[in-house]
Amino acid sequence: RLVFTDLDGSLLDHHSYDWAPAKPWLARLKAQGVPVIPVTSKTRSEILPLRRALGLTDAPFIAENGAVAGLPLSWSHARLERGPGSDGLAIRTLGVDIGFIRKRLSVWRERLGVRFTTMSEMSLEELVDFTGLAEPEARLARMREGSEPLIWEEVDERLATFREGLESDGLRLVRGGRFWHVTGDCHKGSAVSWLIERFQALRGSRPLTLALGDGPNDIAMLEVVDQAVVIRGCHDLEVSPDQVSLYRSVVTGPAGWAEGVAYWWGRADRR
Ligand code: 2M8
Ligand code: MG
Ligand code: MG
Repeated sequence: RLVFTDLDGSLLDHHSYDWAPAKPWLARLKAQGVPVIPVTSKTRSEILPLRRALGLTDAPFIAENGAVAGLPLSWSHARLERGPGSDGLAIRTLGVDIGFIRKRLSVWRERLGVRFTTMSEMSLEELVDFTGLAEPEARLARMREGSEPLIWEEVDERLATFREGLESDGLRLVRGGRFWHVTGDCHKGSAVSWLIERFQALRGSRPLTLALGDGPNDIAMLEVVDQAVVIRGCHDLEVSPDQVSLYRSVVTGPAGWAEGVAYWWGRADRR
């Protein structure tokens, strides 16, 4: 089994970034040797201390909406990945360089005359105010490698033209919790499929997969796994009807996360 999880609004509370209600299930999954794999908008720099605090250092992670993968030794492929580095992780880039994304964003801003503020244009104080992150964490959030978050300051109708422009550059625009995120041609779904294939190639068997998320950027990942959980939150998620194994949590955040894991895990126990 593999568990893929969004962080903000799912495993972590949207406002306090706390995960106390999820702790008993995290411990149980760890005891059973089930990898819990963070799949998030957060940067590699944000995830490294977090995965230590969450006790997820044996598992890989996906950062920046599918743009960056971190692989522990047991998941990495000697011929494909550089590293591992001092933290025992091999890093694989699945998207495009942040410099290219920023360049094209300024081109489209000018050409289309649209208003938005990117995270790199916000002061540290503005970022702290807008996200509720503490200052040290906000600094880590700014260390982007393959995705740029932005606040859209136009009517939604103008988003379609903006998206078309970005797509002509091979870029994608996806909605997170508070921000819109611009990445290369990757998303949480493509990164999760890539990891599932990797697992299969290394272990020779197809894992049973579960994913949990609360935002529009999670839909792609919820659609490529065997079992999915939509965590109740700020967005009404429309998941493809092809995903027949979908559970919607009643409660929000990490309590909804625990509810969702219990729903699918309880079923496995009863089998
Ligand atoms: C951003 O991501 C969230 C999660 O979906 C959002 O779009 O609201 C990212 O910039 C991430 O790096 C940061 O930690 C988070 C803080 O709320 O915001
Ligand atoms: Mg989220
Ligand atoms: Mg997220």
